[in-house]
Amino acid sequence: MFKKILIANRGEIAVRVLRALREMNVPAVAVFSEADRASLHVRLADQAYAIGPAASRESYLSVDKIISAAKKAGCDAIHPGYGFLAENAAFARACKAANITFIGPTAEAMERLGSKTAARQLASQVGAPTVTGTLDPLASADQALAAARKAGFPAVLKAVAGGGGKGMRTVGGEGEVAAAFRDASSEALNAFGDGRLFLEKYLLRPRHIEIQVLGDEHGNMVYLGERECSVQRRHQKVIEEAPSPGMTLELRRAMGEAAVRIARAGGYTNAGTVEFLVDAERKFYFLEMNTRLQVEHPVTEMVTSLDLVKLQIRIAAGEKLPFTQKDVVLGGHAIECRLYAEDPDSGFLPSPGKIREYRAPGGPGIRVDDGVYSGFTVPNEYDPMLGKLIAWGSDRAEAIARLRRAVAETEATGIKTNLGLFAQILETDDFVRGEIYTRWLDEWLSKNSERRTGDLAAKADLSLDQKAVLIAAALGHLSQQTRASEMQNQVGATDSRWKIEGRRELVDREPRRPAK
Ligand code: MV4
Repeated sequence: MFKKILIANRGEIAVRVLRALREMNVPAVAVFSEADRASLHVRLADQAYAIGPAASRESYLSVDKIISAAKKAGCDAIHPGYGFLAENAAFARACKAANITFIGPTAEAMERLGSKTAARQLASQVGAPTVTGTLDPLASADQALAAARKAGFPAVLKAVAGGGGKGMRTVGGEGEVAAAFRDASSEALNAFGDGRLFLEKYLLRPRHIEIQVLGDEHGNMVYLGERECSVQRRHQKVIEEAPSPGMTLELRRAMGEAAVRIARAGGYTNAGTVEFLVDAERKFYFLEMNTRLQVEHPVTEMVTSLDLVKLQIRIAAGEKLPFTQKDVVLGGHAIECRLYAEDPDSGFLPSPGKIREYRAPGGPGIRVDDGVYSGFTVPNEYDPMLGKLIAWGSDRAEAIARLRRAVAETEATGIKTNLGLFAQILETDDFVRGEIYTRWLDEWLSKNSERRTGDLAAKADLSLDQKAVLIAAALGHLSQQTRASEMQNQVGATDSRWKIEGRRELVDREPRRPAK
């Protein structure tokens, strides 16, 4: 087993990994940017190293600073969490070159399965169903038109290097292809530095269902059931659950075995997720693979009673999987809400700033993976996720009842959050019946937001200058809000001297607990 592990991340996932290390009695080293000096993961770690200013590229994305902190602390492994460098092959290679174990797949497997087209080719080779379309990048708009005619409309153009919907354009007919190709390609170039596109037939109202796979370094690999991730807002998952309400035993087995075939063919080891789209006829199609631990891993942990982070660490230390596929049993139902500091009344803009009062829920079946506390200032440099509320029940109805209660119990004042959105979704018939698909929330929000904000400009036939006045007023309000939250940030950022001194004793201090 490793003698000391550095967590190259922040927020709730850093706290999550720390908890696994505490239970395994492995000393844990945190890294933090100046904006995170007072963060929970810094408080809970045995040692903590400042690695730079708030900007991610000068802190959590800095390969050199993280590797040198690991060496300085005497760490022999690094857990990357998710986001930041978790799927960065260069970082995995830098760890190896520094003789530090990267807790995750090899750089080669990460590259092979992280590229959309390479993964699609691999899936196709192992007989996993992929959506009709092109397996190779498109050379021109003309080639895209020919491919769309062959696949059939509606079709969708996607970025080879993409993900999360960036550089994605649906095309309803031939006349839209050229413009969509141009726009998608330039968006992909800006977002990923690679403008290449491929095309697929567009599935209407599919579910987004993903399979958790876990492979050791001795050729053993299992799937740990599925997660339903269709409740998304603009390609950002909002609510995830396990098992999927649309699943059958044979579909689960078919998807799980396909996921394992794809991961194994790519030489994958450690925890990974294979994403699929499932249509109304319960046919499934490979979408992409995520070569990291996912935000939503807790719902899988709750229904399998496994600790995926501990298993990741054990696998990276060379241990064999302590179970086989027949030992994997799913029990009950788990649903997760991602709690964000964002303002639903201003288009879900981030709402960073000082949390005056934070009170997490509890009681039967409730798990809270969070990274904040009362008085903590949510920085505006990072993803505004505060944490996740997860409810487990013996069935989906009990999980929903418990999650409703947990959402109602949760308190976070001083910032805006999306708690109200969960309260509404969890009461919605479609959701309660499990009849959801990838665009469901986007459509529901546009219907409800019109109802909620009245959406005057759209409804009333205002004259042009009346609309101009409305827009000016809205912009004025928005900039005033931005100024206010910046002010809040300024105020929140100046901790009292004793707190700064208090932080200082945390930095580079000797391990809190006697070494073994
Ligand atoms: C699709 C699709 C339907 N048909 N591909 C979204 C981003 C990336 N994860 C792939 N995604 C999708 N690819 C085909 N051929 C539906 C999605 C999709 C989605 C699309 C629009 C709005 C929200 C979505 C949420 C999840 C998946």
